[in-house]
Amino acid sequence: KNELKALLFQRSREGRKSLAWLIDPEKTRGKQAWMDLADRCAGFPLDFFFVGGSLVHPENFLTCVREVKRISQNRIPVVLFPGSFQQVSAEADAILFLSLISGRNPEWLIGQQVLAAPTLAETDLEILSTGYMLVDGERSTSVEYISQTLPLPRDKPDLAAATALAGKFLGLSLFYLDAGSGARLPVPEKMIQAVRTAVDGPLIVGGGIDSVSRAQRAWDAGADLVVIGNGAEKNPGLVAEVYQYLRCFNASLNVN
Ligand code: 1GP
Repeated sequence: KNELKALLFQRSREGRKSLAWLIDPEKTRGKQAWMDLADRCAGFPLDFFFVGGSLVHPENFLTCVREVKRISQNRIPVVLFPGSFQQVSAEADAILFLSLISGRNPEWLIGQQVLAAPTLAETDLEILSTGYMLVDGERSTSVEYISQTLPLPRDKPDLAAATALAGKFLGLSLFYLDAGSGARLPVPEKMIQAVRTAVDGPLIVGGGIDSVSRAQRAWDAGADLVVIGNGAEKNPGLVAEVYQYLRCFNASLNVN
C-alpha cells in the first residue's frame, strides 16, 4: 500500500502545498467536540487529519481515531502521528512511522518502533517512514521532555540539513521538522530551506503555526505540508483561513 506516499511525492514534485489538522485525543473529547469538529471542517476539503499526542489514554485515542475517521467520511485521509508505540489503530489510513533522528535516545530512534512493528504488521495501515526532527521553538515542549532529547538549535540550519540527509541515506522517505506543539516560535525559514535543499522527499513542518502568515512562510521556505494543532484550538476559524490561502496558491500553479 503506497497511495499516500505516492500522492505526497507527486504534490511535492508539482509544488502543490498541503495542510494537516492535528487532533490531540486528550484535547478533543465528548459529543460536542466531535459535532464542532464536523461543522468546522464541513466547508472545505482538508488534505489530511493527523491524530496523536504526547500523553494519551488508550481509550481516548481509539475513540478519537474512530470519530475523526467518521467525520472524514473517507474523503480526508486520517494519518496517525503517534506519541508512543501504543498509539496504533487499524481504523486510520496511514501512520507516520517516526524515528526521532534529531535526538540521541535509542528508545525514540528504534525502541518504540520495535514495539509497534508486530502490531502494525497485522494492519492495513500505510507506513510512512519519517525522519522526525525536533527544533528549538523557544519553549520547552512535551516531546523534548518525554523523549529526553535535545532539539536542534534554531541557528544551525546546516545541522538540520545534515540530519535530514543522514535520514535520507538510511532510507527514510518523509521528513518532519517540528518546533513542538504550542512552540513560541515556529521552525525558522532558513532551516526549512536548508532541509528542502538537502532532501527531495515530502517535507512536513509544524509547531507554533498559529496564523496564515506563519503557514505561508513555512510553505514559501519549502515545506510541502504544514501541520496546525494548537492554533486551531485557540482560533476556531484558523484552519479555514489557512485553507483559503492554500486553495488560491495551489490554483495559481495551474496543475491538474
Ligand atoms: C506538534 O507539529 C505539531 O507536533 C503541531 O504543533 O500544536 O503548535 O500547531 P502545534
